[in-house]
Amino acid sequence: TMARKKIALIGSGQIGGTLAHLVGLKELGDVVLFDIAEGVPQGKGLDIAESSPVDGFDAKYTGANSYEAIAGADVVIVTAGVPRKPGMSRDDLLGINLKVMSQVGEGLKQYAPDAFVICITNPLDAMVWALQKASGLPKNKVVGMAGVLDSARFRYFLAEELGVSVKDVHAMTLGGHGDDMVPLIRYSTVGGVPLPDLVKMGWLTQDKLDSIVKRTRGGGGEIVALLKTGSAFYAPAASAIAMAESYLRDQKRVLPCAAYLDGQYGVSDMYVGVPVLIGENGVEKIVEIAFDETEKEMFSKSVAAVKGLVDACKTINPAFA
Ligand code: A3D
Repeated sequence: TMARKKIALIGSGQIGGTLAHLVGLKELGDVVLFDIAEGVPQGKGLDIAESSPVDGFDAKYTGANSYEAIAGADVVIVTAGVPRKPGMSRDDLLGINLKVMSQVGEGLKQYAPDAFVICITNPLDAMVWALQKASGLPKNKVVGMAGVLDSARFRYFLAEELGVSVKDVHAMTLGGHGDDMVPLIRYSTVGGVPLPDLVKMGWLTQDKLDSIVKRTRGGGGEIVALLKTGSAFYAPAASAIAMAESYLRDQKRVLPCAAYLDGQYGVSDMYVGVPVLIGENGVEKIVEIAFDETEKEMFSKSVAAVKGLVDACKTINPAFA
């Protein structure tokens, strides 16, 4: 149809506001900002709409405090909940944000059952799992954003270190979105050359590479420590927009996302970061790469951490068991 797409943002905080702005700048569709805070989604929507004549984009902005407003959304991006403060781990957010996912899930079930849903709320892998359960939406239409961001951080640090364009650096970070995330050296490249080869060629030392991997793992915490009042929002928003755009424009991009696994990678009934293909049907393919022994070990450790969080969800709220 010729109608504009409708993008609903559940949570209109730091990431939600940035998402709303990017949707306009990229002309992906009309935006509904939802939040429990009264006035905030309306105010951010109006402010961004007032920038549209300057930047020259056409998009309608609506702010809302009730779920009816998201009816018929094509894409829903969920950031509702609380972010970390310095000293907190993502896992400390589980109790509060699990309740939020139950509410959001109900709203999705009732008003946006056909949407492609991208969850950003932390702890990511457990929250996207809870959101899928609470909403009952198809598993290929509910995904979590983490891998695109973690890989973008890895790419940025590599590009900066080597003095090359970020465009020519590709990287893959899989597993759960926690301190045990798995940056895959063998599958990360600069101008098509895998990182282990760059080390052999002497362009990058193993020590430097190790410290970049470490910085990538702690990338979220580095921003939290600097901001003090919340967590990263520009790069997380950009990452979710790349996923939404692949769905809306049927780009068939292959991106690392938290996807529902049903036996792939030896994992069942859990969301974990793996490479997936996103197109008009949502997650159209899960790419199963062959790990070597070290990678397998790192991935299992990360999956075990996610499993601990999923089990905690089931204990806190038996409705999820
Ligand atoms: P923030 O600016 O606090 O925005 C969250 C918004 O959610 C606020 O406006 C709240 O009013 C709203 N909210 C709270 N409860 C509800 C509810 N029940 N229904 C609807 N809205 C509600 O946070 P933020 O935008 O910086 O971060 C949002 C989430 O993303 C947090 O959980 C972060 O930890 C998470 N996050 C994840 C990543 C990943 O890579 C996965 C990166 C950065 C942040």
